[in-house]
Amino acid sequence: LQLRLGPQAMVLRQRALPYAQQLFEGIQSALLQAPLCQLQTPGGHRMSVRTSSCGPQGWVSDERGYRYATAHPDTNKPWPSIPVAWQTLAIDAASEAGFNGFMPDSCLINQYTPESKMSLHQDRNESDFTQPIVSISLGMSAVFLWGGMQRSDRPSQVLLHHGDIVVWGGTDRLRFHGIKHLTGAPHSECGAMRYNLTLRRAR
Ligand code: MD3
Ligand code: FE
Repeated sequence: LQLRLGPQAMVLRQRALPYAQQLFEGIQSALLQAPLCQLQTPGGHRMSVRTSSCGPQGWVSDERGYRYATAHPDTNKPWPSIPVAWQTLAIDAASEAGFNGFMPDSCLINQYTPESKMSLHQDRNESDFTQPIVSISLGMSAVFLWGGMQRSDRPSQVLLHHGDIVVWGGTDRLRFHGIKHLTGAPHSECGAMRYNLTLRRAR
């Protein structure tokens, strides 16, 4: 159950399905320690996606820019650690997609409701673009926009479902990408919500 999106981008369909319950529980406990925030973009807009993080580095945004930080912007406490099971799953998925030696130090937790979307963007806040990114989708299905190297390149659309893992690296690492508004049916365990866990090497 693998779908190739590009030379170095691969969807591992249902790869996280056996771990879904455990992943939901881990998310709930991480969010107790590090509550979700609707971050401001440097342009002064409020993101429609709610975010938090695990690991030594967490992704944050405010009027000063996008960056990684070692503490939660509201509580100023260090981020909770990445659950070992998430780390193992991400490392295994990365090597199944051809990336050995992945050592994530950050896991972004994105929460989508039907009001949320993520506009086309590149992930450029990490220091080493040779490290892949592993993303785990949970809850409602979403249309993922898979673009090119320029924002103006027309993206293709890929449905991501509960339990899918996507691995991106190499030449596909800096492609523009985004997520459309959720439109499908609510999920049996998670309601009208989608979670995405994105494991990265930030530093
Ligand atoms: C493709 N998140 O957090 S999957 C993000 O579903 C982000 O929450 C989306 O884009 C989500 O930045 C998309 C993760 C993803 C991350 C990095 C990528 C997809 C990528 C880098 C290159 C291409
Ligand atoms: Fe992204």
